[in-house]
Amino acid sequence: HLADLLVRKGYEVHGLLRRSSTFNKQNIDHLRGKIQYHYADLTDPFSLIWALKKSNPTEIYNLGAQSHVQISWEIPYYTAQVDAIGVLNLLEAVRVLGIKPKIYQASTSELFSGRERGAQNEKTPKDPISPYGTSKLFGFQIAKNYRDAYGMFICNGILFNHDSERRGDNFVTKKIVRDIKDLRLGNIYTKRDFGYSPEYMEIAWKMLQQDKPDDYVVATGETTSIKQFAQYVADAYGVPLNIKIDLEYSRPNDVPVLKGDARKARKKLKWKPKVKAKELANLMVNYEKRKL
Ligand code: F7E
Repeated sequence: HLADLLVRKGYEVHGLLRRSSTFNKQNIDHLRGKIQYHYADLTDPFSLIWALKKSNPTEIYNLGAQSHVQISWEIPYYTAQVDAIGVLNLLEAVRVLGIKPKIYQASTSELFSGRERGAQNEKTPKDPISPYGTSKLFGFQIAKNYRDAYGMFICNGILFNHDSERRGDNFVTKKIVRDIKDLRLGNIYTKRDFGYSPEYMEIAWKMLQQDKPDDYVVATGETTSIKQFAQYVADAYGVPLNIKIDLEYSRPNDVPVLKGDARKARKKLKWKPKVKAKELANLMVNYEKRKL
């Protein structure tokens, strides 16, 4: 979605590709010829230096991560290497080259424990409860360190859950949409603040168009349980909801409630979320139906 937006705005877009034995570019296939790719990896500082040297970017968006919270319990070391040290590698690569791009660091609502009273905003104490959240906290703070100490233009976007038709298969929204007839889920009573990825990428871009760098919470302010989201999906298909609980999908620890307070982004970036959970479910179901 970010690449779509940048191409639409006339940017020259460069992207990093991780080597894997099968291609996983289905979400960007339609942009063939419009993105220049560089093989690189956040855990390989040399590759970052080369990619930066070849592209000489004016803006960098670091959305690269091991982004699955449950899986971060199974590969915590790798998660930390990518989501924590990877950010450091990128910032140092920028410094080594002496270039001055504006930088967006993808931060997350998983910085919060979800046990706070009321909605979470930029001032809410950060107390992550998973290897993913803890690694992302390092990324958040090191970005802030470099901004404060070196005067680099870096923004942390503290984005709450944002999903879309292109969501990966093992995240809960997509899983529900795909498996509605044979649904096996873990904890269906956690609550998330679900927004729409294309809208959230617009905000990420806006952050870098400001005069000064800052950190922003991006969220809808509406919280929805997983069970309720599944109900929206079942309604959109017109089928009864039947969920089997499978402990394989429950986590050692899970953030219970996320509800973002995005007043700062609303005011300073002049933004208002349009798509919330129910509409998101409808969009995802319609897409799945079209595909079938
Ligand atoms: O889980 C529960 C699960 O994996 C949402 C990432 O983009 O947003 C995302 O993290 C909830 C959790 O997303 C299943 O336990 C129940 O409470 O879709 P999810 P997430 O963990 O909230 C944040 C902002 C990020 O930064 C992350 O990168 O749903 N749940 N049953 C399940 N979750 C999954 N995946 N699969 C289940 O079967």
